[in-house]
Amino acid sequence: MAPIPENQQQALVSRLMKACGGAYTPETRRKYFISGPQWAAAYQGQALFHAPTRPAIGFEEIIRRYADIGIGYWATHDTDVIPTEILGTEGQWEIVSRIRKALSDHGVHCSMVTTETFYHAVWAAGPAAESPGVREYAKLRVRNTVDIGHELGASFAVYWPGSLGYFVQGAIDETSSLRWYADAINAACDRDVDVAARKNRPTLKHCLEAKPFEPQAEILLPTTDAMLAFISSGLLTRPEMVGVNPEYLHELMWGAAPRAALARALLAGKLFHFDINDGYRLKHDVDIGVGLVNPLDWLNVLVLLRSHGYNGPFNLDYKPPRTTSQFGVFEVSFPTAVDRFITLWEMAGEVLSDPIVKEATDALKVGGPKAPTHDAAAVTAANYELLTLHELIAHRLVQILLGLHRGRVFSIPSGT
Ligand code: XLS
Ligand code: MG
Ligand code: MG
Repeated sequence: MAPIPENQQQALVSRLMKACGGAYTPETRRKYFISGPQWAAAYQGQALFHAPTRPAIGFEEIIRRYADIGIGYWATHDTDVIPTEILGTEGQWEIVSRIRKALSDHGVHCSMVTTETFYHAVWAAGPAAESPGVREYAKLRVRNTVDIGHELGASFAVYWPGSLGYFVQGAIDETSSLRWYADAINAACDRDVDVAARKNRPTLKHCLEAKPFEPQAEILLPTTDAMLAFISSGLLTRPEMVGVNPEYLHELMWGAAPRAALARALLAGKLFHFDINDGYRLKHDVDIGVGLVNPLDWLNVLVLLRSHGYNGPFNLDYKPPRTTSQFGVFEVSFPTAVDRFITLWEMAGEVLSDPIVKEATDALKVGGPKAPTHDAAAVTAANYELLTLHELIAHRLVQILLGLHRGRVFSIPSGT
């Protein structure tokens, strides 16, 4: 192959994207509760060891491009769109009204707003620092996000505490920090009740998001389970308004089974919102597009959510890789992430109605003949052969994932 001239590279990418096939229409994509975060599309590829690889891009263009793709919902941090210096002042409302216009021009809804409590130097000691001044500022910021959320028509507020933790142990008292963090969440919920009543809107669903490490060395609320414990700790004044926003990769990062973590949140009635992406166990927060690393696990996650009627947002909290150009972000990264999600979601529906999975699952649940309860050997024998169905079900799931259940086979030439 001859070198590809620079001015022909985009055309090559587009041609190969088309050749991949299987893309859903924007109208189909809009039927799903999929949200595109401002920060995901605006991510320039920078990190501690990485210079940016893409130019800056603002919310007007991102909302327009999401709309073209068929991503019907948009989410943002306060500081993704409003400079820190004018947050909480009159000056922010001019930007908020430009956002409203961009959303309505393109038929996109704001689903979620979130407060950045990790980037600015004010959060160096965390959002629940010892200094009362920092903590008052944190309250101002989360209350202000509630105001902005109502103004933009959002239904969810997410809190990833970010720097709630420490680098060196012993300086902070964890119990105080957690109490102070609860004060901020309480301030947001109180404000929400007032604003919702004034605007005649429902209150927001407040969702806590955990991450086991980054950006602190030690994190005080590292897992979704820790968040659930925090919600029921008695520190929150309105725990019924607060649930969780698990992020798939954040659970994988500490070695959890994301599906089991989601199941625990479902049982607690607290699975409000879900950040979808992919990555590797026990590694840092690589935020890869959904389904690119663990498609089988993703299929299983969606089977669980479908069978339990989860109807909250699926938020594309991933980062287009540094190797993807600005053109590629909207031409390849977002449409393919959305389409992989839709495919896996529909495939999960196929799993739930698959006659083999169903009969095997039902058989396991009904079990073998009744045996004397006190007799372990008899109870074992009564169910012994049925247990092979565990592996059979797993095989069937792989068949469905790979399309083998629809007759896809490989003919292996004899003699090789
Ligand atoms: C960072 C988090 C962040 C939250 C929102 O790791 O995933 O993007 O989802 O602040
Ligand atoms: Mg997230
Ligand atoms: Mg992440």
